[in-house]
Amino acid sequence: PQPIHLADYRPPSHLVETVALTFRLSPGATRVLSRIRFRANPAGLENGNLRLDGEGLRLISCAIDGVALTALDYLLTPEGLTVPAERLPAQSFLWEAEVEIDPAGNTALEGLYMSGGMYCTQCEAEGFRKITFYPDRPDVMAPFTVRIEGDASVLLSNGNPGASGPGWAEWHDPWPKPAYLFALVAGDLVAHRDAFTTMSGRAVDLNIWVRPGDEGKCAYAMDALKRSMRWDEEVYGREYDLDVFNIVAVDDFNMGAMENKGLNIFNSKYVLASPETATDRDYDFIESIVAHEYFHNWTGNRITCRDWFQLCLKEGLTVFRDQQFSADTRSAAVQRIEDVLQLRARQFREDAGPLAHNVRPDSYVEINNFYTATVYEKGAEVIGMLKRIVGAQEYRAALDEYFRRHDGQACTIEDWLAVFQDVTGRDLSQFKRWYTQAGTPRLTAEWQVAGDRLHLRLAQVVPPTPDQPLKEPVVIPIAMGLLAADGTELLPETHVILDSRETVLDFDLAKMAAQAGIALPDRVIPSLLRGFSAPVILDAALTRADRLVLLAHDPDPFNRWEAGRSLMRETLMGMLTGGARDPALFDALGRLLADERLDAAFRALCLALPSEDDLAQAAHDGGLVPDPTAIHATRKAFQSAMASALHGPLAALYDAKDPGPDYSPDAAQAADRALRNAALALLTRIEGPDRARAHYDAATNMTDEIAAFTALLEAGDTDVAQRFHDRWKDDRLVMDKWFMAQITHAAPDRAVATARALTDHPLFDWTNPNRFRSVIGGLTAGNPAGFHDPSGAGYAFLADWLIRLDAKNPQTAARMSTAYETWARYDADRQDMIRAELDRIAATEGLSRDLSEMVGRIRG
Ligand code: DPP
Ligand code: ZN
Repeated sequence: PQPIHLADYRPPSHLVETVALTFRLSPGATRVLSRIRFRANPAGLENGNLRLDGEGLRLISCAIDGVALTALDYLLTPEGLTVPAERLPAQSFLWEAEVEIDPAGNTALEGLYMSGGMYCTQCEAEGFRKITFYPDRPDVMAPFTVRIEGDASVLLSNGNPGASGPGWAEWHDPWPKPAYLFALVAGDLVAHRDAFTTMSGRAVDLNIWVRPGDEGKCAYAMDALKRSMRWDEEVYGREYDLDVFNIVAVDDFNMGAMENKGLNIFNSKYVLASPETATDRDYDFIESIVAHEYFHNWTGNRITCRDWFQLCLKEGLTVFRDQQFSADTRSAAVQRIEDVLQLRARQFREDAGPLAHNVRPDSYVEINNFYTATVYEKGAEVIGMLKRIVGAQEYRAALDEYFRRHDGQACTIEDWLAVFQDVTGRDLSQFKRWYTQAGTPRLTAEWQVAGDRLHLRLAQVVPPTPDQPLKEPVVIPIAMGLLAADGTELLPETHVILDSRETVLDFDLAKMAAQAGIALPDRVIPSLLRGFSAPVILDAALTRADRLVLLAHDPDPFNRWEAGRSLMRETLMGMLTGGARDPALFDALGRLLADERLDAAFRALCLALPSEDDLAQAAHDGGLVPDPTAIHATRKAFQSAMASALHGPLAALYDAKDPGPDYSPDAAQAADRALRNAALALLTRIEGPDRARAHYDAATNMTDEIAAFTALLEAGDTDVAQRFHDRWKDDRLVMDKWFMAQITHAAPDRAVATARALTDHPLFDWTNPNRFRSVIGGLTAGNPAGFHDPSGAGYAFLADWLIRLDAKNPQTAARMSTAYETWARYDADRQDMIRAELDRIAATEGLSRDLSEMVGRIRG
């Protein structure tokens, strides 16, 4: 298949005025009747042919203005149907078609499919074309009327409910929308119901639809939904616009969730929660994903994307908004650290390898392959920088103008930036490079004290990425402060912008020292990139002593954490090359742990080590070839040393931070559990399994239960897996954790065998994406030393399963292939083995467009 290029965008030849669909549901043979009123697009640059997308549809009949078409009237291909311009009425006409589709046979989980006996849909990005013939592109927007006929008790579609009776229901969505936001659900479902009154007094019915038996697990998602609705009114002035908001939980889902207008469809993992079955982390995800999908109602649905190259227009902005919401709801500092951890783990990794691409890509073969950390997370960082640069007030003014100017439209990044330019009067042409250049910029900082002056030199380099050898400098907002060697703050937080390749800033040290009431220092410690003010890799000339000062005293919590993190990374890298540990780091961590003024969640984050993948990248960046086995062993040794050095404070925290049996997922309790369970994991390393056994037996919630479970697996307990299994074998979501934990916590030389054995387990349903990810992702992401086993068994295991899954579900197979993206870091043997597996996948007959694009890009 040929790539599609942004530069080739053409407006559609026809627009849609109204859509009316009738579904006659039947698992193997659903009939879809469409009545679509088209009109010629005055701005259409196309040839005037009517081009409709359609895949896997059995065409029963079609007509224009009531006159049936014969096969001679149109051209039908596997991708769609074209009616030549000369057969079309000039201005406006009614297209009618009847097609038959096979939801039960749809294993790709795109279009209309079945999950656990219910019908559901996933149309983003290009699933609607598997439902009926349609211009399946986001710049064609129309109001939809839908009639569903089927024997399920609940029949749902977008918008407001219309008439209904036994076996049928009608829905009308007055808001023009692109086809990717269409949704239909039919099943024997029950609702958790609530209501919301909007800021202008409109009453909205809220329903979360689940399978009978799950209705007791919806309260938290409902609470998160109501808080999100209120927050979007208060912070962005955005009000909900329909009489009803429905959420449906589905077990088989390729992604996290989908923002279909008025009918969000969720992976059940991100809806269902009870204290016994969901961890604090699950609750966190539920809150932020419910918020994310709700926020799309304005940033995505009311204003959508002109074409799929503009995906970041809705995703970057909506991730930014859900991050803001979480920061307002929980601890902002902890939220920022967690967001940056994710960004580095997924986006920096992507940006450093063969899959690097712009936040707004220039081309793609399969758009599903571009729902990436770069589009989402880096896209959100770009919005955060924009807000920092223009300021909070101007940001809000620009957003108001964006909603005013573009409501009901399908827009581009140019439209978005033009709003900011018009409202703030700033020239953002250089800032736009964040959207059009791939790669993580490297920022270096060096400084010198010269008498009573401080000279700070800042420089940036954007590294080359595939197809982009030369880069221009980007606009980097840098929040910074200055500390004296005793931790005194010399300069309150300041914002500087680096928009050239290099600059030297000059500070009046004498003045700052006088204001701080200290003698002129001969050493200062810059605290740069506070709050991680830009998604760059900072290389600052800080000594270990400097970092210890920042860890102890930086008023910016992010940089405090960052200082500890970099000290840990340095120590671990030193140990890998034969160096010793530094007791000063453990002393500093001990003081921090005991500091009750600090948020427990923050302290838990300070105890966490850089991941094995981080260390492999750090080794590669330092010109070494990472050895995954050695990295794994070194990390464990470091944890044991840390546990010994901090045994006293850890044991004290373990006793002090027990929130008791009255579970609440709120931030304060979750923080205590996070710190206590981090202490448990470390203590178990040096004490043996008794504490973890007692913790397991006493656990009254899944957060504690899984913490004890994984600590026991690490300690080599051979019985706990069976106990956990026997208790939870009937709960799919908990069993996903069971599968994953055993692989993640297997010794690396046992990991592939463990994963293989689990694929033979009767509960391993590999066609369920969550279960597939638990097991195959448990190895590739959760046990890197096992995946990179020197035998190559991990690489072959992944390839076998990708080939198998690709035939059923290309989207998830393609997504999982990114496990290979770091191949260039490793030794020649591993590189050869990975390449051989990529070649084997590529040579598979009938390989999907999704997976073949990914393999080709990874292979380079
Ligand atoms: N548009 C969806 C989301 O990110 C795709 N999963 O919310
Ligand atoms: Zn989204």
